[in-house]
Amino acid sequence: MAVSRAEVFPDDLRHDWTQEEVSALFELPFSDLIHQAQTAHRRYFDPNEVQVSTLLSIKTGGCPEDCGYCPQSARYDTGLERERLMPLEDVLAAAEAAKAKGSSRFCMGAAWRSPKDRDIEQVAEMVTAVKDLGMETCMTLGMLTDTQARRLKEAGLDYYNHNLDTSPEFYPRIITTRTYEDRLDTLNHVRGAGIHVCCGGIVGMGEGRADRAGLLRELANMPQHPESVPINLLVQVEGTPLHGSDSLDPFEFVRTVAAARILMPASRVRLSAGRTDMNDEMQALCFLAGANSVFYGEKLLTTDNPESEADRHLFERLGIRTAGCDAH
Ligand code: SAM
Ligand code: DTB
Ligand code: SF4
Repeated sequence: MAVSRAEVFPDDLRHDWTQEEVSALFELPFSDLIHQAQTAHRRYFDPNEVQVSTLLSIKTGGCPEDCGYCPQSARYDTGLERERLMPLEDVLAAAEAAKAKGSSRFCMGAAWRSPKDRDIEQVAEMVTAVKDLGMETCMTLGMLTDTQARRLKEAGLDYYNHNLDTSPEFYPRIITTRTYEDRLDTLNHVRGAGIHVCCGGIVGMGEGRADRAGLLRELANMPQHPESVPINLLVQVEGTPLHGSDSLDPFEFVRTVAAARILMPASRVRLSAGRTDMNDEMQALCFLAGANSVFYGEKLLTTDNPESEADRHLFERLGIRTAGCDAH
């Protein structure tokens, strides 16, 4: 029976999930799904510990790609001001501030289709400098060649974020300027260079449940699960094509988190963008469903994230401790 095969056993990470099996998880009664997710979570993690990363946009706006959700695409008028690549000192100051607030990982994002080799040299310096502060480093810069990935690894990069965003079927409705295959190629380069993979997607873009299941199936069937799996709730930005998308039932978001936890039990599942649209109760359900990582700090890349004070208060109310630097 499809559902019983979804049981997760320690050291038995599966990479052969069928669409039917993943869909069956989504169809479970809510309490059964959450119970299964909690059970999987507790086999691999301390359930009361959450890892926190802070984001910084090191190059903002003016991106040539047409990702329908993104305020940074040059194709949409979102009122965002373009900014050139940030100087090293400014990046370092932001990283120091994030560290002082208790963040263990610093994630630097650039609105590029793909970096040029001379960009790589500049961002490599940033990686080394942030790493020297004793923080874990993460970057998201668009598509990477094998050589570029190796250069970033050499500079000390711990994680690279590159999302699949949605199912292969729904993908062409969201982005036309790069393919699903392109994304898988970059992920292979990152993995091949020995950098930890941070890869997830966005829900609430008007996709169906089969697409949410399809995204998770793709992630879970990679030869190695991404160490970090961000589940973003679409941040609807005026001027982007996806602004005005039907909002997603909050329980469906929680189900997506729970299914991710069951399929990739040893990975960090990140409750990512969209938290300003969630109440504390919904976030608590996400943690119960197995989310154990968040972005911490008032800004994501260009949009708002909850106030740090509000997050600290929420963690305190839930008895959640924030994790220091670790492998995941
Ligand atoms: N330009 C690079 C790229 O796309 O590969 C890196 C930065 S890009 C902003 C990183 C990720 O942020 C995207 O892949 C997407 O999953 C997420 N993202 C962007 N805009 C978003 C939005 N409005 N809501 C939720 N997630 C979003
Ligand atoms: C990810 O999956 N979510 C983050 C991070 N990776 C780079 C980005 C969310 C961006 C939300 C829109 C913005 O702030 O521009
Ligand atoms: Fe550009 Fe990345 Fe935004 Fe797509 S998601 S438009 S590639 S910045």
